Amino acid sequence: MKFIARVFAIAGLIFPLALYAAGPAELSEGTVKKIDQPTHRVMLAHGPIANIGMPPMTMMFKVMDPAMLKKLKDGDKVRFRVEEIEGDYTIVRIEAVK
Ligand SMILES: [Cu+2]
Repeated sequence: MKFIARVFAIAGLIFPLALYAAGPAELSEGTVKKIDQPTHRVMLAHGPIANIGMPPMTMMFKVMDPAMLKKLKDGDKVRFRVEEIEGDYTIVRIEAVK
């Protein structure tokens, strides 16, 4: 009984750490081609996006929060995270790279 409790205690510690390590590291790279404020979309020329298994291409993405677009301009190199939300590839995080 004590052993089982210990196994759960250790798993409870390691699992969140593993999630944390996988999360922030998985950003993809791209370049802003066009910003469409009214539809809350941005066109990116992007490299491979490992977490959704997408090869490099140029395409439009929806952003989760329209305010994200205000910090970007055409030509910016960016790092971003895409998730599939209700069937749409949605940018949940994006930042310009200096
Ligand atoms: Cu794509």
